[in-house]
Amino acid sequence: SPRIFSGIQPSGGLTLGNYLGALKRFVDKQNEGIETIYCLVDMHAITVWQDPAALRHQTREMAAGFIAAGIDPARSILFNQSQVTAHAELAWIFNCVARMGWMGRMTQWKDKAGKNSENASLGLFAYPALMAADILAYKATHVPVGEDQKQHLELTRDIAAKFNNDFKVNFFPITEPVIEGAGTRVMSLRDGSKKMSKSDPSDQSRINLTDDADTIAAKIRKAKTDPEPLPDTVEALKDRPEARNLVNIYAALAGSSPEAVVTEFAGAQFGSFKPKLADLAVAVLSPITAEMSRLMQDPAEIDRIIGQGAARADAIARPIVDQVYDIVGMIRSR
Ligand code: AQP
Repeated sequence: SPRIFSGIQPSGGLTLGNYLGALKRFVDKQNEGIETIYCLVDMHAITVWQDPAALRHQTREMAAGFIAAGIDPARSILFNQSQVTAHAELAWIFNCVARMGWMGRMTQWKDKAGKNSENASLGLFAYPALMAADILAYKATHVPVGEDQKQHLELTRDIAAKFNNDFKVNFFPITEPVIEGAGTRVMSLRDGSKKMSKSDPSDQSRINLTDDADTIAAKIRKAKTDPEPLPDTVEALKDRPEARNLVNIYAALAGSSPEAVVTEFAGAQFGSFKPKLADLAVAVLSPITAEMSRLMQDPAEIDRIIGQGAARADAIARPIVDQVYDIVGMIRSR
């Protein structure tokens, strides 16, 4: 039966990109009654420097964001990665299965390490092996992610296949990426060629789940656009990345399609479209923001919830990782 796993790094606050590309779809999958495991990947977050107090805060705030958005900790398993040691253990095995060349070709590595790769952490380079471990420690069959994670998921499939082949076993499933809907690639509000990211130095480039209504409206009003009105076809947005992004965001928030949005707003100027988009964004996000801040009043309760999630996650992953040690030839005598 299908088992879904996905994660988000607590390397900052949740953005509209994380919400539309990942979190909203995590909730849909849970509500379809599929087994769902969602992880706050704090070990991935430290592949770039994180202030310890900020990391703790962001992890709790992200857990609150998941619950506020509709993740029910009784139905989904919600936990932070470092509390389940299977992730680190399996990642080591995969570091020995994966090849340096595979890692070196990852665009996220090239983007994040940039020209100064000598000075990037070893963890940043090995990031996709830890991600493969996250997924395969549960033998997850489906992974809902945004478009940007497609390459890493292909690497997870390669690692699973090489492990199965090296050890002549049919142990790990070949995981399917689940990349669907209008919100799979939300772009920066300042630059239609860059994805909206929680670590972008410009706060104006993104909408945060903690932004209040006025801030959201101001960011959308100032979002980069071109002087043309909205066209009546999606094809006509091809060379207008900023305009296309706002249409996609509207469609994803409304649960409709970019085609339906251009049909509704054909010929409208951005001066009239943007306030409608802002109203929609506020209507969708403000109940989540309010619930997040209510949950953050009781951090001990959040810690309790993710601790329970970690115990449930461990119960699934532990026997799988123990079998891996056995397959690899490691003695387990106690
Ligand atoms: N702009 C985006 N549009 C659609 N989906 C997105 N995701 C991230 N940005 C967008 C999806 O959110 C999930 C969690 O991503 P992550 O936190 O593991 O790392 P990331 O993809 O590197 O996201 P950020 O926000 O850009 O974080 P930083 O700045 O720390 O690197 C994934 O499913 C991702 O696809």
